[in-house]
Amino acid sequence: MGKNIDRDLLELRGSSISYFTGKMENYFRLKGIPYRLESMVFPGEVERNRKVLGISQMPTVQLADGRWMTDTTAMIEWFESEYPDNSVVPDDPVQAFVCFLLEDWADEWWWRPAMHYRWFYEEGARFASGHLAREVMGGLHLPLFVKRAMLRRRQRNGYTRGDGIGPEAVAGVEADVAALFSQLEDIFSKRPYLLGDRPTLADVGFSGPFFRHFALDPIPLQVLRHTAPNTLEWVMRLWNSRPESLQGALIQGVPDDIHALLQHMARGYLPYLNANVDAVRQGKSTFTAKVDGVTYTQARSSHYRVWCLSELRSRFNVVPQDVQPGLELLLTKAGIWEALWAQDDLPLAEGQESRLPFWADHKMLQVNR
Ligand SMILES: N[C@@H](CCC(=O)N[C@@H](CS)C(=O)NCC(=O)O)C(=O)O
Repeated sequence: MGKNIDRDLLELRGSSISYFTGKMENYFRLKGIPYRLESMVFPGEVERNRKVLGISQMPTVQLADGRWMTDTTAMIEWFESEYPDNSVVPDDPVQAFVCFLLEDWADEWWWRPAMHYRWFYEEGARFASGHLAREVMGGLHLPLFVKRAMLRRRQRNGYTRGDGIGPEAVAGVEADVAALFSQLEDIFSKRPYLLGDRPTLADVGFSGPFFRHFALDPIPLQVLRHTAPNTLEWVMRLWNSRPESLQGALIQGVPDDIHALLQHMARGYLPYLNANVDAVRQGKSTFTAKVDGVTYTQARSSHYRVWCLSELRSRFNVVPQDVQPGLELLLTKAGIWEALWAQDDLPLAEGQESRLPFWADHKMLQVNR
C-alpha cells in the first residue's frame, strides 16, 4: 500500500522519542496545525541539514514551500506570528515574560537531567538505544548491537557524563528533579495548566522534558507515578489539548507556586548560565561549576546558551516601560534579576542566531561523534 503523502502538510523531522521533537508536536497539536512526523535518517540527513540550516539537530521542519526550519523556541515564535489566533503567549506582559523564562529553563536546564535518567540507567539506555537504533539509524549498515553501543557511548559522552554529571553529581541532579516534581505536583493538584485553565508557552516548554523523557523513560516514569500523579495527568492533558483548550481563563498575576518555580530556576540555571558565559568568553570548551549545591564537572560550554541569556534580556527590554518596575521587583524577589544582568558585553558573535528559525549559527551543545 503506497503512502498517501499530503505535500501541503508541514513535515516535522525528528524522532518519536526526542525531547524537542515532542515539544514541537505538543505545540502543533495545541494550535491545531496539522503536521506529519517523519523519522530523521542518520547519517544521510546530517549533511543536508548543515547545508540548508547551518547545523544538524532535531527536530527540523520543512514548510510546504520547501523552506527548512530548526530550533523549537524560534520556530514557535514564528508560528505564533503566522497563526496569531489563540496565542500561547499570555496578553499580560508579566505573565508573558514568566513564560519565556520557564520555556528557556525547561529547554536548557531540564535537558541534562532528562538525558541522565535515559542514559545513566540500564533500563533507560536499553529502551532508548534499541528504539533509536531502529528508528533513525537505518542508513548505517552495522549490526544492531553495534548501533546500540554507539548510541550509548555518544549520548553518555555528549550529554550526561560528558556534560558534567560525574558520579558525585548524580544524587544532586536527581534531588533537583524530585524538587521540580513536587513543585509541579502542588500546582497541578490545584489547576489543570501552569498558569490556569488553559495551556501557555510555559506548558509547551515543559512538555520537552516531560512528554518524551520523564513520562516515558522507565525510571522517572515510575517516580512520577508514585510521587506526582497529577503531573503525569497534566502531561497527557496537554498532549490531548486542541485549539478549543486555549479558551480557558488564566490566573491573575504570578501566584506563589509559580514564584517558587522561578526561585528554583534562580538557584541552579542562572548561576550555570553565567558560568557558561565565563567559559565561552575564555574560549573554554568545558567548565566546572558548583551550582545549587551540585558540582558539574567539565560540563560543555555552549555558545547557544549565551544567546539564550541575551534573548531573556531582550525580552525584558521590550516589556512596556510602565510594567518594567513591577516585573523587576518580582524578578529581584525570585533571585533572577541580578543574575540576569550580572555580566557586561556577552560574548556573542556578530548577529549570532539572528537568522533563526531559518538558519542556526550554533548547536545547543557541540557533541563529538
Ligand atoms: N534548542 C534546540 C535544541 C534541539 C536539540 O538539541 N535537539 C537534540 C535532540 S532532541 C539534538 O538534535 N541534539 C544534537 C545532537 O545530538 O547532535 C531546539 O529548541 O530545537
